[in-house]
Amino acid sequence: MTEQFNEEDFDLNDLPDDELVEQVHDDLYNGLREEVVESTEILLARGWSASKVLDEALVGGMGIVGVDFRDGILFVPEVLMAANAMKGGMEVLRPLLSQAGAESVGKIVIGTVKGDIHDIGKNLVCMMMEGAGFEVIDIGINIPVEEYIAALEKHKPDILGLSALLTTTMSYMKVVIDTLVEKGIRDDYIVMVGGAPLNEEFGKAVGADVYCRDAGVAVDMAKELIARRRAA
Ligand code: B1M
Repeated sequence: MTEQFNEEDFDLNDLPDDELVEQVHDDLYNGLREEVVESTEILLARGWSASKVLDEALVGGMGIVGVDFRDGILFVPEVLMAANAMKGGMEVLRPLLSQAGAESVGKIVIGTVKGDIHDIGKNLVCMMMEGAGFEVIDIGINIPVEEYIAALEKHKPDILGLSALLTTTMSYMKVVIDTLVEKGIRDDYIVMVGGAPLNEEFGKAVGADVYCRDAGVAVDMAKELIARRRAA
């Protein structure tokens, strides 16, 4: 009799820890939310700390997704599914992490500038940043300078993120950054800008710390700039 592989025979509980972590990476890559949730619960039940599950299983997996997204191997729909799966795992961990007082990698306040309602790219940046362990405060779309300032005062983030998709709205980034300068608080924050019509030269011209061409670069740059700032 030939042995047939039946999907129902596959039980995540049967995998040893290292293989289960690899399975989480694969399931994240494939956007399988239910499986990611189940594996997260299994690792916790085996005595793993929430931080260890987050770092090794979830953040590790999203790191692979981020690299392939940056390199053009994965595209927006797949990344949105991976992010959704990641969010499933994070929902299991979130109460435990806040209990344990686990430190986030850093905090970002992010929004799409006034006059602009495009938010798909910004939302992807939020998801990838969250997946990399950042605390993300998404203040939405069509954000005037006063709302950015209020959010900075309220949340005291490490990073201010500005997104714009229109050539007519991207110049509003300069209004926001100039206002920070006028208020004497520009150097309190790392300012990151992104959006399809921008480039590095534009980022420099408006006085941002960095222009990010995509969500993967945003995560890498955020980590690098925070590390540099903390070392200084
Ligand atoms: Co609009 N739209 N749109 N649109 N729209 C563009 C941007 C456009 C290029 C289309 C075109 O004409 N070819 C064009 C702009 C032309 C220009 O400015 N020169 C355009 C226009 C003209 C308009 C309207 C004016 C159309 C009209 O009403 N006549 C209008 C404007 C509304 C407004 O904002 N006031 C409008 C409306 C819309 C929809 C509402 C229909 C919809 C938005 C839905 C939504 O976002 N919820 C829409 C869409 C979907 C697009 C296109 C087709 C796709 C944008 C997108 O989501 N891309 C777009 C054409 C295009 O870009 N090919 C277009 C996918 C997304 C993942 O990429 O946003 O670039 P992106 O984000 C990337 C990076 O840029 C970066 O990381 C992301 C992920 O890798 N990034 C950051 C983005 N923000 C970042 C912030 C960071 C770091 C990285 O750190 C802080």
